[in-house]
Amino acid sequence: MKKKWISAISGLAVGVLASAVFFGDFSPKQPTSTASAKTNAEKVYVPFGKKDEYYLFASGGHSGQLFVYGVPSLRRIRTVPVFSLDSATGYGWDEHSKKMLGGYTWGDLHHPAFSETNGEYDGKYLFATDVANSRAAVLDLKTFTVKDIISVPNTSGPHCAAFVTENTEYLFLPTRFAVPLGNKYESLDDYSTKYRGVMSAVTFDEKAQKLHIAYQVALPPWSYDLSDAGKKISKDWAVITTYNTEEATTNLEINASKEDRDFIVLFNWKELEKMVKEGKYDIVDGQKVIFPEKQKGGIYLVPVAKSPHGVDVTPDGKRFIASGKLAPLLTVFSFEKAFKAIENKDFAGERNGIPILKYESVVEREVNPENALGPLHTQFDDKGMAYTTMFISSEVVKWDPNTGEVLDRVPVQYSPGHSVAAEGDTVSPDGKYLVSLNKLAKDSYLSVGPSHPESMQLIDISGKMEVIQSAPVDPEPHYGQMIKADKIKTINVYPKDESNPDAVYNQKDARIVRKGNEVHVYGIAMRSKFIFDAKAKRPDVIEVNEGDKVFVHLTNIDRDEDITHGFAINRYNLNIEVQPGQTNTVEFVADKAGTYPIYCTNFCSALHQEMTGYLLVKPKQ
Ligand code: K7E
Ligand code: CUA
Repeated sequence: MKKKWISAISGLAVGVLASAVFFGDFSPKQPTSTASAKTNAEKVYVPFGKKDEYYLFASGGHSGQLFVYGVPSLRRIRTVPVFSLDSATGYGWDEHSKKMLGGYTWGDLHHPAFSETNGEYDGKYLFATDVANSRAAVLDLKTFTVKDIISVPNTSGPHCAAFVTENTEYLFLPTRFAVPLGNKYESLDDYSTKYRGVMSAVTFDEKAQKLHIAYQVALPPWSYDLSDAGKKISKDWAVITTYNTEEATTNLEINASKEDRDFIVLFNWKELEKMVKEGKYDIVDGQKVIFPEKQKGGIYLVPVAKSPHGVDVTPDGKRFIASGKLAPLLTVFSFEKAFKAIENKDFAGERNGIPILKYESVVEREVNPENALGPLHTQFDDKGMAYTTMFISSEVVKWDPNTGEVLDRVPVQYSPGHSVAAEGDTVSPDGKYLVSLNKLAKDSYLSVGPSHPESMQLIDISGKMEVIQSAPVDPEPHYGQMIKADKIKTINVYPKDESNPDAVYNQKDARIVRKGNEVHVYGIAMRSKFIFDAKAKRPDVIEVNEGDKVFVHLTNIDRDEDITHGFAINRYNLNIEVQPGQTNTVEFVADKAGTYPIYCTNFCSALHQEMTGYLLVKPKQ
């Protein structure tokens, strides 16, 4: 395999090389003896009544959703819709989520990130970005629901995010695709001068539950792939991998891999913050944009083996490790050396006004585990040891960042992208568990036709690495984060909010109010009926005129955990849910005259089937 790889590098076109990366060979399955299968089963068995030790939030890729799993059982507990419509929860139909989605019906979610306090996951919020429609979202982990989504101007595809700083000061959103600022038309012949790759610094206002773009940086027109925030000694810094520093505008498979080196962008967000305070920015499309060719300092380039994919900061914050993708090697860089090189202005020229640090001044070592091909991403354990996924050789390799020594390796099925370690992106990972997020399952599960699900595999890393559980995940899990279960404090029932004008907590207050051709229903959902108008002959009927704009504000007055009601109208293509104590609104135009049954979509009691009503739409004369 190694030989093949080397001959591929020396003898073949880069395009062939790139193809090899994505259609690589597969290692044989690891043999499992009956005895070890039994021990492994015991390790992952969570008996009824007991709970999993960790939550794993796995990205749902182009489903636009997040999948919540328990570890070690690898049981899927919930799907949380984030960037895509979800009729199971009415996400995208109720007013709040509809407004947040802004007309988009799907998203491509790659890298979820927990909020942090002092470099530890605090269990309060989860952030995620949408590569497809350039958005960022925040979820409240008290309810596992999305609180805010923002669209990010000047950028296209914030793949490189989200990674948060030690105290959630920022999440950084560097973009995968370079585009002209202000979303203008520009000829691709002017790519190098008119296009930009933009990094957005986003803040979260916890009180208002809103995301804001603090500032943006107009980086060169390269593709920004992955990033990581610094920790401890590097806490004011962040790192980003790049590819296509060749600035190719077509056939990237070949043209973006011509040069031997791309760069890691190293930036100091405290300095950028200072620039913004001093007014050193331009306004573009309503955003404060820093142009590095005009505002010097704070941003540096570190040369790295071509087309790196992941870059990961060690838990002690002393090093950042780049994974080769097209070069079968890992490069360990030192923050301390980088800081010294910056201080001494130890530069080897510049690109687009950004100084390039000398590779030799920043690199600590190159690590090239024997026969390990296609390194993509690295995670860490409680002893600071590194675990790198090898896409082509389908394995996870454990190695020591202090020495480069390879310590252990385990085959996975197949082609892992990321892996996720327990509390893996914090300053103190737990060790014990690592989940390999595999891009291909091939024959791992019962066949479902030509296309298969992807696969997650739980690896016990407390001793010699061993795969102890597998579970399908569909579609592709790009990344995940794993948090100690007791850090997440969910609520059982939404608290009463008497200040909400749409809420109705008393059955006798349920009413229908008409304002011109707008009809507002202030209704109640409870076991096992709807009350839309308490005074009406039939309280569970909504009668309107064809063409009326109807708002149904529905409060679930059941205050028992897990008693969720749904609200759907036949043939009106809408469904929302109201969780215990929650008030939710759905708006629609009664544009179809006729008689339409209303029913509760979420099983709620023995009389759930009776929880119905009618929408009567009187035809226009
Ligand atoms: Cu699949 Cu992080 Cu989008 Cu690597 S990414 S593999
Ligand atoms: Cu309410 Cu089913």
